[in-house]
This record gives sequence, C-alpha cells and structure tokens, in this order.
Amino acid sequence: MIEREKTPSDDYGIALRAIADKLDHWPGDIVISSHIDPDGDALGSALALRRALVAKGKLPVVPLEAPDYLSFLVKPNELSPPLSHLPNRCLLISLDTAEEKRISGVPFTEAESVINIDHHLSNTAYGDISLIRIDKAATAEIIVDLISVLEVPWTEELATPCLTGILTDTGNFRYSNTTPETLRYAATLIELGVDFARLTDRLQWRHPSYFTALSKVLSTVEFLFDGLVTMAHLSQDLRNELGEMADDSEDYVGLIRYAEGSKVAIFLKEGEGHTKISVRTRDGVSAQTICQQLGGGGHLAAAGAKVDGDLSHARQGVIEATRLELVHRGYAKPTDLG
Ligand SMILES: [Mn+2]
Repeated sequence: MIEREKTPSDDYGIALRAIADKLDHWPGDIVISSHIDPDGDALGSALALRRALVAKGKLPVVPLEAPDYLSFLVKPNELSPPLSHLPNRCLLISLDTAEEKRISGVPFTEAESVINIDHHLSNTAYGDISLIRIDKAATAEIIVDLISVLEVPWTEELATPCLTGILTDTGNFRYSNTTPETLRYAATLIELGVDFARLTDRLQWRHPSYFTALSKVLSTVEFLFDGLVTMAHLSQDLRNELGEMADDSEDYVGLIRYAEGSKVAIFLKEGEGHTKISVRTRDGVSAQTICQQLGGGGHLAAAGAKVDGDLSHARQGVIEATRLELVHRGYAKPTDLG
C-alpha cells in the first residue's frame, strides 16, 4: 500500500484521498483524539497524524493523556488537556475509537465535521466520513497509508509512533491479527528509520513500582472452570498503597493468558465506584461477546469493559458472562459454575 497507493484507485484509496482532501482544505481548527485510556495504537496514531499535519502547516490539538509507559513518544506541547468546548468550524478526527462516547477530551456534538478512522468491528460509523478497516491490525496501519496519500515526507518521527501502534495492538506480532501485510507495514516503517530493537525494548520499560504491583497481582491469580479461565485483580486499596505507577497495568492480562490450558484470561482493576475489566481469549472464545454483555466491546481475542461497582460485583458479572460464552462455544456445561 505504501508504495502502490500514490494514485489510489480502489475504495480504500478513494476513502483515503477524500480524507486527505478534507484535511488539506479544512479552513478551521482541527482536533485529533482517540479513545479514553489511550493505548499504543490510539496515542501512536494520533501523534503520527498530528506530526504529518504539522508538516503541512496545520496545528491540530490532541486532547489525550499519555500513560506513563508511552510518555517517551510524546514531545513537549503535542498533547493538550481535555477540551470543554470546540471552536467554531472544528474538524474532529477520531482514531481507533468504536463509539463516539469513548472519545477522549472532546465535546463531540460541537464538531462541525467528524472523520472516524478505526479498525474495530464494533465501530458504529459515526463520522461524516468513516473509514473502518477491520482487516487492519492497527489503526496506525491506516494512518501510514493516509500519511502517504497526504504526501508528507516520511521521517523517523512519523514512523516510530505508527510502528508503536502496530506493535502494541499485535502484542509484538504475536496475536492472530498479525498478517503478512502487517509485517510489510512494519518492514517499511523500519526502512523509514525506526530503531526497531530500541523501540521494542523501550516499550517494555516500566516504573520499578510496577514490578511490586505485579508481584501482588500475581498473588491473586485464580483458575476457574477447570483451568479454562485465569483471573487476577488489582484492588483500589492496593492501588492507593502503590501509587499511580501501579496503573500501567495493561499488560497484566497479557501475562496471565499464558497459563497452559487457559482459553480466557481476565484482569480486574478496581477504581472509585467502578471496575475495569480486560479480557483475552483464544480458540474461538470471544472476548468481545463476554465484554459486550458487560456494556463494553473490543475485538474477538481482546476486549474490555468498565462496570459500575466494586471488585466483587465485577468479578461475579464477568464470571457469569464468561460462563455463558464458554457454554455457547461448547467448552463448559450450563451447570458449570466456575
Ligand atoms: Mn487499535
């Protein structure tokens, strides 16, 4: 795509061209945002697109807050606090965000026009232009193509956040969304200047207190449904005790999913009055179905939800949703209780 799409002709290329034209000719302000609690794809896509538009003389506002483990990607003044209002004639570009209510830091209804670029199956196509490509491993892949269509000269500063999005959404090329095309995107981005070994190393860095938190989280691991389900949690009490660094916990669920025999890995993080649930699955069990029952969403093998109530309430809810999905897929009997 990067090479051949200079003169786009297929539907994808036409959509990219329409977005590029709109960005090139938009007379007002531009805001780029992504989902709340941005991950590497959300933040990487937003930073790369912002840098590309800055190279074209524009100054998009990006109201996102980088998690600690991704803050090394961000240069001074690239991110802004949440916006309580949008200026008149504002174009909103929403990246990697399936529903408008999940967009971070933006009063959505005040946008004059919305461009919605995403790869989630559950995307509701809420934009004036919606470019949803569920075959892409990361929204960052679409951003790579958009930057090429925008004809911004490629630099390492554009390529690194794009590859970050691909790396984090594929678990460093380990998840089933990793296609030959994904690896071609990565190869091209490395050719464009990303220091691959340095980036993958840097992405694994965590504050020392993360490892203290990890040791406590691992002490909560439990196995349910005869080992089909691995679950762990981080309570609000422990988060208070450990401080904010314990919150870089996105990958706890990625660790416990490797328990042999496990089809479903669940990580619960308790907050004030709510609990965040992260689910990873394999062998046809749908994390998305489990999380949709709890008001969340995501992909087949990786999904999440945020539910009201404390840890034990969330634990009950997710066990029941998981039980239904395991029964539906033939891995458990309706009488299995966990
Ligand atoms: Mn993504």
